[in-house]
Amino acid sequence: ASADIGLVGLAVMGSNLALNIAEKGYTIAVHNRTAARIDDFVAEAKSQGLSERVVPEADLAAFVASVKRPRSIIIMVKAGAPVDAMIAQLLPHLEPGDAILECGNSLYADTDRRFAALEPKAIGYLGVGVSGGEEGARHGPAIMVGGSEEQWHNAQPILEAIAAKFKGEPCCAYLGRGGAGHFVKTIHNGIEYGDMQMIAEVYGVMRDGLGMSPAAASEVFRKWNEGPLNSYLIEITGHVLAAIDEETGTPLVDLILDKAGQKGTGVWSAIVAQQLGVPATAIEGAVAARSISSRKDERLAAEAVYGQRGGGSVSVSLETLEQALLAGKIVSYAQGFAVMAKASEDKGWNLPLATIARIWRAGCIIRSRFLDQMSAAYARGEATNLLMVPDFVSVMKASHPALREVVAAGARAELPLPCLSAALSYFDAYRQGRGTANLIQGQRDFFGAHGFEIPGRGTNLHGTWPSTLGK
Ligand code: NBP
Repeated sequence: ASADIGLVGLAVMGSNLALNIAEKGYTIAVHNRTAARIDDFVAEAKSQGLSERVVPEADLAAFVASVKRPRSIIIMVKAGAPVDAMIAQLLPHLEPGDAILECGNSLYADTDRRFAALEPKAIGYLGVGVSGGEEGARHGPAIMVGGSEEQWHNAQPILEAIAAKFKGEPCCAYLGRGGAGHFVKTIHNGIEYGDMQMIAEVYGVMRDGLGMSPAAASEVFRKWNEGPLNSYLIEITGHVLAAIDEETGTPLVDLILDKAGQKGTGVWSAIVAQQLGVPATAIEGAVAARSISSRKDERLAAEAVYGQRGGGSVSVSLETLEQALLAGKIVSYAQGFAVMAKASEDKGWNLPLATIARIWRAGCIIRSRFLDQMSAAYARGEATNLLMVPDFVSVMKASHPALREVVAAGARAELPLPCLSAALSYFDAYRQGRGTANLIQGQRDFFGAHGFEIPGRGTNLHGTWPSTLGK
């Protein structure tokens, strides 16, 4: 055996991850179900001067045997049934102490199940969330590891070497047992949906409410990227808005059909938040916005019925828009981290929130300056909900009036702001000491005798409800 690590699944992500590993000086054994992909990979590795550190094996048994013990074998195949199929094929060749590192976008419950199945066999199972797309996989992704802690230590030097670095620190960490790594990756993607949708809503205000051209909007995003909103998504938004279609000479963004795709992780985040009883309205709003975007024909039909937007222009300043986006983002991250805190408690994962914010500072899609501040705030152990962390309390106090102004202006101008308005409503509900659920409890007792509490008098009390009103 000569390879430091093995990798199965040489499609886009697997190939790039394998090249990254070889480039960092490790010898990697590679295998793929369809052998032609192995040849293509070897040719690519050769063109990049990395083929000396690649051990190609078309035979699965020979592939496993070529990896030094205790083995770390990465699986990078399509999520779902192919992962189970691959595990079943690998198992007969593995020995106690070896580990499978599954690095695709798996549902964390599947990872929990696979981890539980392999643990009694003394085969380690690591569910690893990898963020950063193709480019990240090749040059440094953010890596969220969950599963067998002992085997994590075997793979740790390699994973840390290939991960993105933020001021020299690797964006890679062990986060907890079972599906913890894939859970955190799922919430990462949910937060990403929220960030993208809020940016799109602000773009809508610029385009439809302020009458700005893509070029002018691009310039604003470029400036914002130098301030508190500094992040990868703000940066690429500036680039997307600046692109010109070669064929027509018009802004490319104006030609792209307004239907957004989705692959599932946003939906998983929203579902798990609901299951845990933690409000994640910004993520839910973003997922719903993608769904409504996909119903283009229905929207056109509804526009014909109700007429085009009649609200006219909006009069908010660009500074107000910037502050509104910052406030919305704080709420969205507060919600995402609250979901992780609750899951951690329920599953006994002990998720390190400061570390999660730390490893998201580079490599991943939501990387930002903001996450650096967040990880510092969580490291000081101040609170679990970001809205109660002193540094963010002051930012929120200063910026929520702007969010309010933008949402109100959007409503008057008939501009949809599903994510920003959900964030504002959550904030207003979160900081309201006396809500309106007393009425809900009255209604529930009226029709279902569900009982209510009167502080100082008791719980599970019932009302004598009048069945008719007045005269
Ligand atoms: P794909 O998700 O397109 O999967 C293709 C790979 O799966 C090929 O190697 C294919 O082998 C293999 N495979 C399939 Br399909 N069924 C198999 C089976 N039954 N047994 C063995 N191998 C099987 O590849 P990808 O786009 O590189 O993504 C890999 C994972 O990474 C996915 O979970 C994805 O969600 C995740 N991810 C992707 C990105 C991205 O930007 N693309 C970013 C982050 C995470 P074959 O060559 O024989 O068909």
